[in-house]
Amino acid sequence: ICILALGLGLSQRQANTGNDFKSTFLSRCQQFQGSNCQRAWDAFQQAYVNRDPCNVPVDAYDPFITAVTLKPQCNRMMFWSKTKEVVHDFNEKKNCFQTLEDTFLGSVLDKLTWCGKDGSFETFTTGCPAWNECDNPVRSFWQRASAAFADAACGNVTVMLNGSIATPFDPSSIFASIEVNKLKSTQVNTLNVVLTNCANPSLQELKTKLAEGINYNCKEVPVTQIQECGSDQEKACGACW
Ligand code: AVW
Repeated sequence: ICILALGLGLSQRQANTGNDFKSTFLSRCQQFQGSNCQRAWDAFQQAYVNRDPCNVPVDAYDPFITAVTLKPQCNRMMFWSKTKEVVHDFNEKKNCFQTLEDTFLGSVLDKLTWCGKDGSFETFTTGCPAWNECDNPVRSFWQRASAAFADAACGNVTVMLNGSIATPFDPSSIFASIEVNKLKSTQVNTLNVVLTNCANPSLQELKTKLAEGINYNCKEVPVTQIQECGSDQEKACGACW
């Protein structure tokens, strides 16, 4: 009886966390666009429910990506790699750039974990594979969403890289392995790199990966300058660096 009760308790808890996840998804969705959120949820969860959580390919999210609209803000789009905190700190204080996390796609799923299970249509938020473990639903989603964001990129785009690590343009990062390759010369004019050291050798690799016709530019900006400018309400976006 004890084991049965424990089993029931656990499945109840998991069902509840799944419901919390769905409520979070729907309320974030409604805040953002206010319509078709049930349709968006259906398209989203079909990617991973009733599936081995280690076998969710990137294209499982295609129907979800098609169901939602990504509204790119040309000349304001910002990519980042190993700089999430600095970028989002800056962005929260000063509304200068649009990151993936500021779009519908990114904001609905930001900071969440989810997965499914073979033989169940529930969403689980615990016991899910880690980021690097296998083809898991969370990493596949961010790979797919990042591809969509970069596909839509237009005008002059910016990327903030981390100058305090040896390889700021890290080949295994989403920025290097997915986003850079998706930038189109028919839509993107210039890629502006913001980094403390533009002489870093890994940037050579970035330049070779950029499609012909997209201009490359790098600006050396100390992190303290980014932080100070973020806090300075008087300074316009274009005056930070
Ligand atoms: P990142 P990316 N374990 O800073 O260029 C757990 O390397 O890849 O930047 N979580 C991880 C791991 C890991 N080993 N690796 C990455 N993550 C998660 C979307 C973690 O949440 C935007 F458009 C970390 O903060 C950017 O331009 C995040 O992935 C671009 O993709 C980013 O890792 C940033 O991807």
